[in-house]
Amino acid sequence: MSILSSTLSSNYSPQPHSTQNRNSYISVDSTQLVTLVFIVDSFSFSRYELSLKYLKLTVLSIESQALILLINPDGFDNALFCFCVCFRYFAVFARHSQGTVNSIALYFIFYFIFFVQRKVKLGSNSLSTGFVKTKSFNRISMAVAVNVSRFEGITMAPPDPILGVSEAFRADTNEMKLNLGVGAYRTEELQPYVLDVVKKAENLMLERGENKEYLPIEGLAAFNKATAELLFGADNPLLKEQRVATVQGLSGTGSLRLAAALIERYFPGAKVLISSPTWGNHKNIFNDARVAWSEYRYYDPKTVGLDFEGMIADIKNAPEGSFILLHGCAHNPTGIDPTPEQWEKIADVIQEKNHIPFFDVAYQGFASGSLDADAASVRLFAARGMELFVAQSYSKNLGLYAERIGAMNVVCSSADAAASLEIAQLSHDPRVKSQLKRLARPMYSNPPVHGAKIVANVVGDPALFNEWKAEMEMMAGRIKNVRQKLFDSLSAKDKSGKDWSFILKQIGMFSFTGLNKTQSENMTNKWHVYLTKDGRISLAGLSLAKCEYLADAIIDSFHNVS
Ligand code: KET
Repeated sequence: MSILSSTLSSNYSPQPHSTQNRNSYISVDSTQLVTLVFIVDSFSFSRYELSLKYLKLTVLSIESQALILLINPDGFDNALFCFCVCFRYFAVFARHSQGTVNSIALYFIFYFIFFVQRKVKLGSNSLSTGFVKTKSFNRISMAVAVNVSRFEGITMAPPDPILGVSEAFRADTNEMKLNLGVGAYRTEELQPYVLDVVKKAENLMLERGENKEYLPIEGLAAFNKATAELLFGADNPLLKEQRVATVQGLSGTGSLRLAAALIERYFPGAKVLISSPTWGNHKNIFNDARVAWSEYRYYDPKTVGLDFEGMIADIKNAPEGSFILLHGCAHNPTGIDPTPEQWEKIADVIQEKNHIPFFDVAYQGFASGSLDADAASVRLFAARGMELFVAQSYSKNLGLYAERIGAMNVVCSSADAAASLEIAQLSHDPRVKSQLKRLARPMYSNPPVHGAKIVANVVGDPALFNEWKAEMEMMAGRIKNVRQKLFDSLSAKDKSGKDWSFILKQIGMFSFTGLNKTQSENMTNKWHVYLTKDGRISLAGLSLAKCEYLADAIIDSFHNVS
C-alpha cells in the first residue's frame, strides 16, 4: 500500500490555525492548500492521473469547499459508505456556509457517486472503467481535504460526568478547592490511602518473587475462589455445588461490560432495567454493548427516600425475563438502600416475573463497615435458588482503584430449576464460564495479575483478612464521622429551618444533596467544590476540617441559586 499526497494549489502560504478555522471548512478558499491523499492498493500511475483530474474538476465545481470523497469500487456497501461520508461532509459545509452552499454542491456529490457506481463494475476485479485500464484494481480510497485532517469529522466528546470532574479539579488553582466528585477514599488530610494490608500483601508477593506470566483467560484461580467466597460466604452450598461461574474482570466496570456482552449474545432482545438515578456509567456500558435498557423508579425527591412502590410497579411491568440491575449495597448516587424486608419483596417480584437479578457490588464493606452484612442482599437472592449475575469491584473496599480488579459471577441453578427460564441453556457452570472466556479473549485477552494476587493474599490469609476488616471499618467509620459533622454544620448554620437529616439516613461513600445542576455549578464556580452535576458529593473525599466550609457552600447554593 502506498500513500500519496499531492498539493493541488501552488500559491499556498501557511496561515496560523484559529480554532474557528480548524473547525470551519467553509472559511477555506481555493487559494489555500488543497491536499489530495490517495490510499491505494496496487494502483497504477495512469489511474492516479485520471482520477486526479476528475477529482480536481469536482473540487473546483463546488468552489473548493472542502470535500472528502472516498471511492472504493470493491462493493456496493463501500459505495454506500462513500455516499454517507459525502453526505456527512455536505452537512458540515452547510452548517458553516451561512446559506451560501447551494444545491449545486449536493448535485455534484450525488453525481460523482453515481458516476463511480456506473463506471466501476462494483465487486469486480477486472474493471474496464472510464478511468483506466490497469492490471490490478483492488481498492482506492481518496480523500480531498482543504487544510484539514481526515480526523476532522471526529467530534469532541463531552467530558465524563464523574472522571471529568477530577480533570476540572486538577486545573483549578484555588487553595480552597475540594474534590467531592469521584468516589475515592481520602485520609483526613485528603490524601489517597493505600491500605496496610495491601502493602503487606505486596511485600509478600515481592518476597516470593512471583512472576508476571499471563493469567488464564478467566483470571487467577485463587482470586476467583476468594472473591466468590467473600461474596456468598465461604460455606455457601452454592460454591460446593459449583453453581457459580466466576471470572476475573477489569474491576467493576469491566465485569459489568463482560456481562453486558453475554446478555447481548445470549439474550437477544432482553432488556436491562436500571434504577433512576444510577451510577453514571451504567447507561454507557449497556449502550456500548447494544443492550436495551429502561429505568425503574428508585429515588423519591419528595421523601428524599426510596420510591419503593414505584420500584416494585416498574419491575412488575417490565417484560418477563428482563435483567434487573440492583446495587448490592450503598446505592450510588442516592445512598439509599432497601430494608431487608423490602429486599425480600423485590426478590418476590423478580421471581414472579422470571426476571434475572443483576447485582452491581462496588461498595461491599462501605455501607455498614462489615463485608458480610453488605453482601446480605446478594445472599438473600442466592438462598432462594435464583439465577443471578453479580459484578464485583475491589476499587473502593481495598483501595485498588488503578489495579482494575473485580469479578463477574453468574449463579446458575440446577438444570431442573432452570428449565423454565431462558437461562436454562446456560445452566451449567462450565458452559457459562466458557462463554464468558470467549467474550473476554478478543476484548482484553486475559486480566491483570497484580490486583488479583493482592486480593487472593488478603482474603486467603486469615490474619490479613482480619486486618482488612479492621481497616474497612476504619474507612467506613471516618466517612460516618464526616457525614455527622456535615449534618451538624448544616443544621447549625442554616437558619431556614430546613431538615437536613436525610444526610444521616444515607449510607456509603456518597451523599445525594438534592442540589440541582445550576446549584451544583454554583458550588464549583463560586466555592471551588467539585461534585457531579446531579448533586452527589463523595463524603470519602471530605475531611472534618472542611465540613464547615462545605456547609456554607451548600447553604449558599441551596438558598441563593434556583
Ligand atoms: N458500579 C458502581 C455502582 C460504581 O459506583 C462504580 C464506580 C463502579 C461500578 C465501577 O468501579 P470500578 O473502578 O470500575 O471497579 N464508581 C465511581 C468511580 C467511577 O465513576 O468510575 C464513582 O461513582 O465515583
